[in-house]
Order: sequence, then C-alpha cells, then structure tokens
Amino acid sequence: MTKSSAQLIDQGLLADHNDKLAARVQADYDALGSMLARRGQDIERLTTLAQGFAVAVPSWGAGTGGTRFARFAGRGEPRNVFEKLEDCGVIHQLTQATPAVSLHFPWDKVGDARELRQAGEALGLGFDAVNSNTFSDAVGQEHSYKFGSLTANSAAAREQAIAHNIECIELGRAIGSKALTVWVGDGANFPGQHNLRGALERYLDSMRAIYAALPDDWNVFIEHKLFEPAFYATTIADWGTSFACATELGPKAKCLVDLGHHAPNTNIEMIVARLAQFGKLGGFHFNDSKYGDDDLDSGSINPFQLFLVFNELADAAERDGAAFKPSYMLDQSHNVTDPIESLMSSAVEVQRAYIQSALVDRAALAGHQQGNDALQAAQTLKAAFRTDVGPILAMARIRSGGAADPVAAYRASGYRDRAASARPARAGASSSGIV
Ligand code: PSV
Ligand code: MN
Repeated sequence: MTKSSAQLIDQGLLADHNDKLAARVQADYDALGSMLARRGQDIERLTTLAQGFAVAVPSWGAGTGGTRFARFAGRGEPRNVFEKLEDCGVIHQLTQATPAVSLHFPWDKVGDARELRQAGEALGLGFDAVNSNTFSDAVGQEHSYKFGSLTANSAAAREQAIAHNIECIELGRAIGSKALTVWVGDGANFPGQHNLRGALERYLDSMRAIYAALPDDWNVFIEHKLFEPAFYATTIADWGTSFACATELGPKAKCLVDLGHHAPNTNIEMIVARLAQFGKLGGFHFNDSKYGDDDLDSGSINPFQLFLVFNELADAAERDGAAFKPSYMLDQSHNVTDPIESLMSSAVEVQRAYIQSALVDRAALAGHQQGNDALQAAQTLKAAFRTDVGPILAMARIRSGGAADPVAAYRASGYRDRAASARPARAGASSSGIV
C-alpha cells in the first residue's frame, strides 16, 4: 500500500471507483479462473505473481517529451524533480506496479539528495538505477561533450565525464539506488572522423575509473544503442560491444537492453537469451518502437515481442532461480498523451507480458521442441499470448490497494486539472521531458 499523502489521489475516490467495478472484475476473474483451471493453471498463483511485479518509472518520462523538431508542452507538467515524484507517486498508487523511480542527473539534481529520498518515502517510492548524462552539456560545464564524453580525444572532457558518473554514484547512494546506468551518445558522424578502435579503448579506460568507484553491492549497466546522435558509428552500438565491455570490466558490469535501441526486426528476445545465458543481463528500458528509438508506449506497437522477451526471462528464471534478477525500468517519451496515463498503461502492459509468460506450459513447450514439432511449439506460446489476463491484473491491483481501471480512476480524480493550476506553465521553461 502507498502511504497517504496530500499529493496523491483521494483514497475515498479510489474506493468508490473500485466499488463500482468490483462485481464486474469478480465475474471476469471467476470466468477466467474456470478456464485456466481446465488448463491446469491456478489463477490465485498468477494473481500473487502479478502483485509481486514491479517496473521502475523514469523521472524524465513524467514530462511531455519532444522531437528534434518541436516540443508541445502538456498541462500541469512537473517543473522539478519533486513534482515528477508526485506524478510517479500517483502512477504507483493506481497501478501498484511501479514502486521505484529511476532518476537522471543532472536533470534531477538538488542541493541535498537526502531530500529526494524523503520525498520518495512520503509518496511510497524508492529509487532504482540512477542515470548519468554526458550526452548533452550542462549549464556552466567547463568542457563540451560535442566531440564525445567517455571517449573524447580531450583528456579533460573524459575526466569531467568520469567525475560526473562518480558523482551520480554518490547521489545514488544517498537515495538508496544500487546501480548506475551509463548511456553515451559518443561516436562519429563521418567515416574517418575518429579511430574506431581507439574510441572504444578510451571508453574502456574511462569506464574502468567509474567501475572502481562502485560500492560493493552496486552494478553498472551499459546501455547500447544502434545510432543517434552518432549517425555513422556509435561506440556502444550493439549488445556484442556492450557484452565485451561488461566482460572486460568485471562482474559488477552488466548490459542493459532498451527495446528501441536496435535495427527494425532485430530478434531482441534472442539477445535477452544470450545475455541471460552468460550472466550479463543487467536490466531493461521498456518501450516500443516502429522505426528506431521511438520511445513509444510499451506494448503499443509489438506486444508479441514484449511477450517473447518475457518468455525468455521466464526460461532464465527457471534455469537460474533467485540469482536471476534483472532490473525492469520504463524509458519512454510522450508527445501526444498525458504522461501519467501512458506510464500507467505501459507498466500494466509490461506486467501483462510477465503474466502471459507465466502461462506458458513450459513442459509442453520443451516436449514439442524435443520432438521437432515446430507448429505445436509455436501454438504453445500463442495460447499463452492470446489469453486475456486483464482480470488477473485488475484483481491484483484491487487487492494491493490500487485501481481496478487506473486510467479511468485517474481521469475521474481531476489530478491533471489540479496540477495545471498548481504548476502554471512558464514561458520557455523545459525542466522535464526529453527534447
Ligand atoms: C537514450 O536514447 C536513452 O534511451 C538513454 O536511456 C537515456 O538515458 C534516455 O534515453 C533518456 O534520454
Ligand atoms: Mn534507454
């Protein structure tokens, strides 16, 4: 249960909402329970699994995003990290699936990081991995990252980027994070612009210095991305490079898979299987994509791919047990929707894929694989994917103190209207969202 807080949605309103939907949810739940029982599945086990599911919310997702062409601001956008946390508190209150926030520095930096921890606690929130930013120049920064950060030719720029990452670790310690995610836009826009091997050598040297500053119980996640802003050659472009660097650095270094960071049609679930097999799967940035790093809502374009990723995670969990615990985070940019609604829907979509994957009859699948029955193997996966587990998710939310229908409850609450009057837009201000 989330702690009660003035900024959250009124508990009475939430109770009314759930009362109105209770009979309908129960009827759907009972019908699904009977159907699953005929398939040998216990709906109560699945509901408990759903209640235990968690995916972190990116602080930067609480604001309206933008493209390199324009940003169309939304109403009542958070103007600072405390307001972003308020919005994240609402997302968790209604979904009961997002108990942690992933912060991005220096965007979310405040004078005393302990204030962030207190603000989080008051809203029932903890903190997942912290993210560094050496892909843009901060105001007043001495050395520009225009020609790279951890890979820059300039030793001074590299030192500055290393120091920023170490500062992120310190900030993360103050708020209870246990991991640093490093994504760099470093690379080249022209053939010959830099030495491909030399750039990766400089990256590794820089990362060794950051790795050395990690507390014993921390991880560093290396996030790869195919292209942008380096359009010819991105230094950490693929999972192979990420894996090689994580291996070179040591056991605390792992790979982070952002679903949008691959060429169209890449078999992402196979990347997940490979990284899990070799103990290097650190975590995820969930989102969806049609063409590139679109940062669209999770499950909005290709929900089957999301399911197949979770099917590999279920396989890894079965093989490796409790030791297998990758971090789940969303990483999205919202241009045409209310970010709170998108983040709630995405958290539910990721949770849905998780529960659908728990429905896969793994013994039957293994039998079909052994017998080379490709059709039945595929049908076994499809049977799980096609099952509407919505009633399980709704029941899990109700039992955990969330909303039967998070978007409906949020709209009925008038939260955005209140935020719009409490947070008047400031001309030219853009403290939130990715532009
Ligand atoms: C880069 O495109 C990325 O996916 C990284 O995770 C960044 O930290 C994030 O987006 C925010 O810009
Ligand atoms: Mn990402």
